Amino acid sequence: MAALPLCTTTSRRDAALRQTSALGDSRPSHGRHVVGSRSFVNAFATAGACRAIRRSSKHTARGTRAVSRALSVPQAVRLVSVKEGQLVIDDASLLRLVTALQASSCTHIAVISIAGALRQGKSFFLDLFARYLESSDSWLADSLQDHQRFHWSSGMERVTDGVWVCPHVFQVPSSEKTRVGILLMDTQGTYEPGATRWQNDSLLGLAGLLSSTLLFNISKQLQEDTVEDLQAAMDMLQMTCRQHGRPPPRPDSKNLTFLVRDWAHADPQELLFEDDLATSQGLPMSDQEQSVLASFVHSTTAGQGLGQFFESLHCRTLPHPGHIDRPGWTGLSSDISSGFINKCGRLFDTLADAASAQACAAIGVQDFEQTLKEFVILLNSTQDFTEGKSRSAVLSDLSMLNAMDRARSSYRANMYRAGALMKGKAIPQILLGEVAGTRALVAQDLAAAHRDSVAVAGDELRRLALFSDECAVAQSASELEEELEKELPRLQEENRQWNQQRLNGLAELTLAAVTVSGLVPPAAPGIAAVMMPAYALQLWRFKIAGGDFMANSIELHKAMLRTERTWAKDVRTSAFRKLYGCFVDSSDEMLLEVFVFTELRSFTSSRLRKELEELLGLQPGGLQSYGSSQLMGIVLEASEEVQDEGRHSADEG
Ligand SMILES: Nc1nc2c(ncn2[C@@H]2O[C@H](COP(=O)(O)OP(=O)(O)OP(=O)(O)O)[C@@H](O)[C@H]2O)c(=O)[nH]1
Ligand SMILES: [Mg+2]
Repeated sequence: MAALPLCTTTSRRDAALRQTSALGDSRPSHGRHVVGSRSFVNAFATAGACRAIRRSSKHTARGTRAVSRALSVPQAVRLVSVKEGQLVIDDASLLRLVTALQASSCTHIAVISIAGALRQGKSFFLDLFARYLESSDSWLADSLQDHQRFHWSSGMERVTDGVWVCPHVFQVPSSEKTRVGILLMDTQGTYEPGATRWQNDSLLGLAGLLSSTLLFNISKQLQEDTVEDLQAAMDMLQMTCRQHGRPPPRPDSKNLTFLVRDWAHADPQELLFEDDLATSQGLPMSDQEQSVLASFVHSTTAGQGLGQFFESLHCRTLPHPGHIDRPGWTGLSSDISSGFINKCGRLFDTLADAASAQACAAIGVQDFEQTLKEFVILLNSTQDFTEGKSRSAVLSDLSMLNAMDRARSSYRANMYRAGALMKGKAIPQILLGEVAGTRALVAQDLAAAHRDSVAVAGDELRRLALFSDECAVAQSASELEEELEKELPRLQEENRQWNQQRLNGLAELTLAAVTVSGLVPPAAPGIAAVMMPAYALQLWRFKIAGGDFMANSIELHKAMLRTERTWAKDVRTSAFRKLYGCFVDSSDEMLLEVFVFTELRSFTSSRLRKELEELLGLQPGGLQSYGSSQLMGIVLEASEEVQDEGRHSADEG
């Protein structure tokens, strides 16, 4: 049974080694002394290993897809370390990295990072990934102990400290099109004894912020509490962003992949990949992987929460790699199980292709340095509010912050609904009726909507602040109320301005109609026929808004006077006088304007009286003894006010 496979194996292995030596002296071929040795023969004289090699040859075919940009990839450098409870960037490493980024032909960089508990094979996986991206034809030809791209080792002690990157931009064929290169990033293991929660969260946060794909490494089985921890770290990040007035991280195309190591339940046949499962979309998730994702991520609150930070969530399982975790392992790739190698190769292809297509999540080459520095400053500032706090206290702060945010949004949503907020001022929005503000003139309505919305926001806050005690909730509710009260004057002013714009528009329309009618008298009846319904509509709209009718009319009148002033004087006088000739004799231009005004408002003296009483805050019947000319006098005062305004502005001019 062994004869034929052994022969095939040896020849393929030789071919692999020939390829290796063709790489030159930069990477000494430690595999050479193994050829023909007993260990080599023993390791490969199994049908399984032969299949592995057969599969590797298939990889060779698909591996040529990887574009090798360098014969030897430099070793990873430590980009960020944790010193005295602060993230510190290593300037020399950053310079090396930035030089490598700029030397590449890529415009964007997709970071693939790995994070998770310590001593679980994170660096080993990334080391293999780097080797594969460097040259998928001969990635296993060397002794894996030598020339480690990412340093890994057996034993109990932590190996990786801080954040490490390979100062090299990897490219795959799709990078040629998208110009998105790949950067591999390794992180210190989380939850190591003695590490503060801040340290764990901030390292995870940094990886989450920078990565297009975050590989979250887990041993044997995904657990709900692991997902919760990750979500808490991402929440912390979001809270920090809010505290600093920055937009929270966007999930744009970002991917989170739970990488489950030493998965013992895989179907051995599946790992042979006899049928080419990979599609143009990459290796699909197996049923088992989908089921893990569904049970621990999609159906848990924490898992669903992660959807805020990552657009796609995946799960990938890797079988046990064999006895490589033993202290005496010499790094022979032949000791690694074929299932592990096969799955890794497929996964590397899939991850690399997906990352190079994730242009939205990638960071511009020119922005990388600045982005990294900003994130580090941001994360260092989180210490203030996590220092000395238990996880539950931080969770309570988080839930309160979230509740406050949601309460604010509910306030805004209610105000929009009540028509007391403007959504936008762009003309298309106004035309489409998307601008709320139909009630802008109604000060009482605005105040009432505000009162209701503040109450609803308070209820929302109390409903969502689940993890805080009553005292903290009461304090936050009063802070929220105070904050929203401060909003009111600004909203009132905004509404006033919006309303003014509408009135100005109406005034311009009126004056245009009057002018045209004056210049072309035969057109006057037609124009009047069109204008009157338009006015009626406007007044009706003010009216159904429950508005202050008189105040509207006076405001409209003022708006007209202001508009008039901006028009050429000769046009105005000639047009007006022609049209309202009967008033010309009085030479009282104001009277003309009052005429326009009274015509517009088209309501009776008794109505005018009532409105004025309300406007001036008088008792009903307070203006009973005033005749219509006296009432007009009051209206005229308003006009004079505007005239004065005009004079002042002219003087100032
Ligand atoms: N059981 C098992 N061991 C592995 C796997 N991958 C690598 N190892 C071994 O696990 C040991 C630790 O590997 P590392 O890559 O240094 O682990 P790490 O998670 O980066 O460790 P820290 O950097 O210390 O957090 C090494 O002896 C590897 O050979 C795996 O999939 N399963
Ligand atoms: Mg490591």
